[in-house]
Amino acid sequence: MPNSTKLYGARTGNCFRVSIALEEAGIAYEVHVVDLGEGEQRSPEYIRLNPAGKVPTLIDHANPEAPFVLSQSCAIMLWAMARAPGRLAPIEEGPLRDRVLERFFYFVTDVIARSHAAFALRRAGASIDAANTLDRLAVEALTAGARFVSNAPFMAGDHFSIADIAAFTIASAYQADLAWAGLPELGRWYKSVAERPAVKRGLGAFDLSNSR
Ligand SMILES: N[C@@H](CCC(=O)N[C@@H](CS)C(=O)NCC(=O)O)C(=O)O
Repeated sequence: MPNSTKLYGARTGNCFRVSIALEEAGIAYEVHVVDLGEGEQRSPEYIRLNPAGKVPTLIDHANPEAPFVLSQSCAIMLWAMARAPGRLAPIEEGPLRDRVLERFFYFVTDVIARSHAAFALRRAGASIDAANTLDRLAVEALTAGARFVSNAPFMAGDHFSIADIAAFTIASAYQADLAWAGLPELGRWYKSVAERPAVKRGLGAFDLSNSR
């Protein structure tokens, strides 16, 4: 039976957050690699799917008569979280789940958003100083996030969650900028996440051999 979930994406942080979330959630999906270098995200077929011309995009064909299209990496992560109770956040509403969302949005807004803004400034040919400042602020916030794993194995406590996925993909992007020698707990956390089989599979999701 064909997969009812299709994921359009490429080897970017936004897409890896989604592929790792789907893998950790145990949701089967079919990958379609979008060739960003060739501008495939701006092709008429893709724009029909996602008018913003960005990756990732997920299509849920669970109801074949009304396929549900979802863009925005964080929305897709929350979609996966809702379909895999307990795997990406605690099942029950309450403080433990609230903590997951607090840490998830910390990495999304205080680290990832700054990093994206720096990228956008560079692409627009704007001030390099401004872009460098945003990157520095992002790395500072990421470094400050090390306190979350000083007394716990994962970013939001005892269990792996979407907060770890958000933190891991951006820590990976800033690997060369982090002062790892002074961040042993962050290093231990990073290694443990990188070794998770689902994380490894998610990172390989957009390799051409896995694509349709
Ligand atoms: N807020 C969106 C951002 C999506 C986004 O910016 N995707 C980038 C790749 S990481 C993209 O598609 N870039 C291609 C382009 O701008 O032409 C999300 O989180 O999904």
